[in-house]
Amino acid sequence: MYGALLNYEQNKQTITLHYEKQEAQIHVLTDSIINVFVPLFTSEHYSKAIEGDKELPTAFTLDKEQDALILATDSLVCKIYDDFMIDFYDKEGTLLCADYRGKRIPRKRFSESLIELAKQEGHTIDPNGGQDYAIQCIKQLDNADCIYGLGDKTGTLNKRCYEYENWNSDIPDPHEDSFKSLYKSIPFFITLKEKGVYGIFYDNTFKSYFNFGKENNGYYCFGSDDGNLDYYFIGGSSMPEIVTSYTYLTGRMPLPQKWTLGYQQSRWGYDSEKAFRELAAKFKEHHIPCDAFHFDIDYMDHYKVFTWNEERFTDARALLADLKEQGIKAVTIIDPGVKVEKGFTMYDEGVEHDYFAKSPDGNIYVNVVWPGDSVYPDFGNPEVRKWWGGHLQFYTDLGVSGVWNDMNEPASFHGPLPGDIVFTDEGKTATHAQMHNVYGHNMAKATYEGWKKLTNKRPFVITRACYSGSQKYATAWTGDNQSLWTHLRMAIPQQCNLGISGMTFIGTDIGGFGADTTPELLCRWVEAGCFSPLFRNHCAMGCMEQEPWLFGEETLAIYRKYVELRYALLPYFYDLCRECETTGLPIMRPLVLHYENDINVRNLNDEFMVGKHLLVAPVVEQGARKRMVYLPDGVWYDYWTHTEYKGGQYYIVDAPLDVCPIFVKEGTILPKAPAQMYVGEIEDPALILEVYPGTGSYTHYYDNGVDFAYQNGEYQEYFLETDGTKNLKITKRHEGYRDYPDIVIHYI
Ligand code: MIG
Repeated sequence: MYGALLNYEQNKQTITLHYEKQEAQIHVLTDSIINVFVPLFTSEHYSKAIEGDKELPTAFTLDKEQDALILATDSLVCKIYDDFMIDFYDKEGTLLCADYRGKRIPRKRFSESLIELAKQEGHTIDPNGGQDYAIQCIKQLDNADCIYGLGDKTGTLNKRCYEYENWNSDIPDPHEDSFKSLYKSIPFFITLKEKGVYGIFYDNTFKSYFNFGKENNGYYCFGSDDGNLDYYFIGGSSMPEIVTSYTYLTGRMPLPQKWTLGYQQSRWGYDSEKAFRELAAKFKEHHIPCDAFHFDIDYMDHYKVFTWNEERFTDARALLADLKEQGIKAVTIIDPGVKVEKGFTMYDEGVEHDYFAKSPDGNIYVNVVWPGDSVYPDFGNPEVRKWWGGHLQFYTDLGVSGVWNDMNEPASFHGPLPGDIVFTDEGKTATHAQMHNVYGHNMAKATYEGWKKLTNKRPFVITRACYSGSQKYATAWTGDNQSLWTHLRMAIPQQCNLGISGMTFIGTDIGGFGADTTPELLCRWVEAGCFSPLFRNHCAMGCMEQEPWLFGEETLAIYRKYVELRYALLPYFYDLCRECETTGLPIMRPLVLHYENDINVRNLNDEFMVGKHLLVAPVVEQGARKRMVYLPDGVWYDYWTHTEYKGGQYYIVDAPLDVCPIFVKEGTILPKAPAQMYVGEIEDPALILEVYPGTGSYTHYYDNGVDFAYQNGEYQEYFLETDGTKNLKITKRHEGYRDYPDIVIHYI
């Protein structure tokens, strides 16, 4: 396709390569990030994920050797050959990633004679897979290579030997390992080698494919139906460095409001003022902390967005104010689909200003979602984002505190939107095929920006559909799971992979959305789910109600215990948010992120870390009252009993129904909060520091938890050090907010 490299020219940090049949570019962004670009769709480089210029002045050398052009930064060496074959090495000269030189050779599914037979009988069977994609890149795989990331996918933590697709999909069936795509498309993955690690961000919004050595153990490939070949090779000395570089490119979760880390209750079917008032009373009665109620589509008038049903909610403003009195904030669902109805403001305005997606014939495109016949705001158009964002005032005026964007894949009930539906990509005309995977991203951006402008607080936006970079605008949940043990199990690798793919603020529907939960499943789900950054119980209309008090005293007590644990750990979660904003490292982490050289954690699907200090090994098997736990290197302490464990081995630990095994790393200084029924119940709470044996240090961050004042320095930062002698040293590193009224230290 490319032919021989004829010549090249260098313009600052961009090298344009003239091949016989095609032009290509290599762009040095930083020491460890190199972009590979072939202008097959647009001549200019463009991205929905990367905002702003990420190029840093970087010194590199460029030398022509016999058969290769050799580009070397301080940390990467990139050898470029004929046919645009590229190999990447680290600075020690170890090969990290080589282009695969052959054709795709899929593992066989059918023998030649069977294929022949099928042909004779008039069937066409796809004999062995392995068809080339229109846009494609194939890289060699070594036997030990493991692959992580790719955002929101079903299945195992390590994606080696599996294949996936990126096409944001709302599929109502129970999510299974065989699903190739879910609601989000995040084309980023990390390859961990026996020695060395690298990441690839394949920035293409069209329907994309990833085959990670499933069709052939010797290579993996990624590609798309259209677009440019445009990927970023990310080098680094460890997995965290790769994540930091990837989030340097695509952005990081901004610090959220603190209450958004509290417990949240939802159900599709809370359909009246009465339902919400009763719900609040129940939380009080059962003494379960709670920070937010979610208002699903039932609050609207005929599912029309930006409306509120006045029959079932006689006074929404008063309801929301009363709830807020009790510490409970309201989060409302807002779907993209706008009901076709003359006289409905959103519809009329959108038609008037040409804000909806159109068929190629120029008519507004109509499909069906909850309101019936509906049209799709064209969020790729900045004017549409502004319009939509401005209308959010309807909600802020009523006292709503957060927005939950659903159905933004975009979903449709009357068949999928055709690929040629006309959308906008900023100033340019674009197709649905190009914009589908960024529809939710653009909607979240509209919501975030609009909300920020209206409130001047850190917006709380939840989205179901995402693309790379959506973490800058939104929190996400994993969509419609079901009350199944397999889904509780899957939630761990799913969230860990989302986390290392930049989406830190994520959660699953606790208890399961579809199907009916059981007391035991709900207990085990809250035990694991209280460590998800987004901590929400949500359940579908028509499924058995799953508020925690409906399953008897034992379940209620266990549920309360873990919601309380979450509230105790809020300062730790908040610190992790701060860390994420500065480094991109997620809150929930696979063990492999910190122990990448430990072969025992490379395929560990049922444990995770929360930050660097906590290791959580939830029970995800029905009936299990003990479980096997692998503890990596170091000394660990059982959170509940303080029993000491030496790492680097497996243990069988007790896990009665009320116990989620949690381990704390030696030298940990764990910041905790006094019990509260909601964030802010205690106006000026003390800080509790739990100091574990061993030496260690910790940075603790504290601010008002609400607005952007911290960006002007209004925060405190404490540096804490322990040397194991029960003499915790506290140094103030930054002073711009206020001190705690009290710091209570517990030595373990
Ligand atoms: O077609 O708004 O994932 O959380 O409760 C279903 C109703 C639409 C799907 C969301 C779910 C929500 C539900 N929605």
